[in-house]
Amino acid sequence: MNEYFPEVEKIEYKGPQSDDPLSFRYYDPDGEIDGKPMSEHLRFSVAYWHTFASESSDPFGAGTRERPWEEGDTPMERAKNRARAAFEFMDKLGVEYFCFHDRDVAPAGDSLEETNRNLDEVVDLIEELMEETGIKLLWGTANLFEHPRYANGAATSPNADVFAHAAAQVKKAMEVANRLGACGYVFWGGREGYETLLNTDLGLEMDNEARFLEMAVDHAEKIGFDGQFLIEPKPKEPTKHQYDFDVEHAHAFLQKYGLEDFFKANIEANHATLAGHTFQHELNYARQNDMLGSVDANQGDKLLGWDTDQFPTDVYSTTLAMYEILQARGLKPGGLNFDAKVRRPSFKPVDLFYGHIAGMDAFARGLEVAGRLLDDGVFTDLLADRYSSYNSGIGRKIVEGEADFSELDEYAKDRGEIVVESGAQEKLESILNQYVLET
Ligand code: XUL
Ligand code: CO
Repeated sequence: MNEYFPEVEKIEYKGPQSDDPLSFRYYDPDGEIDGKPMSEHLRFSVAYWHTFASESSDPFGAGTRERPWEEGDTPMERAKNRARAAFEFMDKLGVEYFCFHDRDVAPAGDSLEETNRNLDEVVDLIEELMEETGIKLLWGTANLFEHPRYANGAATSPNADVFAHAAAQVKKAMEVANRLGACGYVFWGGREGYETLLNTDLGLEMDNEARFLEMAVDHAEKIGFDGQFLIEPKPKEPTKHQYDFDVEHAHAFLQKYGLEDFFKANIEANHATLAGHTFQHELNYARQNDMLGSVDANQGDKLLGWDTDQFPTDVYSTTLAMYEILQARGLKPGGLNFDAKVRRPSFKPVDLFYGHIAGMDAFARGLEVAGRLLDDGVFTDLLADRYSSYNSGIGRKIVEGEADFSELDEYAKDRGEIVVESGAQEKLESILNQYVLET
């Protein structure tokens, strides 16, 4: 496996002082945090679509990427070379997981049967490469957004034939995920939403989305797929309004249809910011509601309003993310999937390594800092203290459901002046900086 990235050797941990850009400065796979190696905490995964299938085109210009693996006389030959390049890359990077959409790995044919045959043929090769390298599938998914038939949605299309085609596609993608032993299966509803309510029956569309997910749950049982089902919320882009807006919306949706036991969230940092939240907010909500399934690791750009899918390099944000993940006792069977793409001018194959190394180091450093914050009880002790009035007296009665308005009215009348504490946010932000800078 030394065909497509001959100038790159296996990426090693060389420590914070390393001046080798093709080495890890903070990610030491075997380095222990909280009694567990970093690799087990972080469970890094490479996204097949951005790293191998994308050519870095944008609405204003052609693709810029040098992709020696996209050579070959037929789309199938190119797909197989892409798979070989992917496994060489992941093996050299030392990442244990990957994720893909059905259409990332194999081209569509003229019929559903031919499309499925193409997929099976490339999956045969992927299975061999997985065995050879020990790299595992974090999750699989189906691309229900690119083909023109999905212009009005897939499971939420007004056209029942489109619903049926999407179901056939997901059925096959689930069977492939099952065959490859995937830890999970993702539903991202890029076209599940609307452009205008003038032509949209929102109620029927959302009911149909639930019906679609119910069928997926039934099919998983039928084929014995026991991976985790994941919903990946995103408020907009490509559709103006997407139904799985954020984790809280997705949670309410699942509860409404009685599906909450079967799905968790795949939380993407840049989707959180598009929804007007921080990454930490989405992780925290999911953690507190047993919805944390997996993470699409990336970051947006504060000056741009869209899903820029950049490699995560903001250590402040990765620290707060790992702070939530550690408190949730890890992501397993999920992981940290780099749903991230190098910028269009970063077109050399080696740039793919630089992007992933930057993201892996940022998360490794975030993990170290978060581990220390938790060991030292910096914010956890403070939180316990801040809410301590609910541990006894009237507060305890409130949380135990034993108080009513009349009793609280009596209580409040006798209390006199209430002493309110400062939130001291700036002091806390300063302590956080101290940990980020000095761990
Ligand atoms: C799009 C996105 C998808 C999903 C998988 O914004 O995040 O790539 O992760 O379909
Ligand atoms: Co994603």
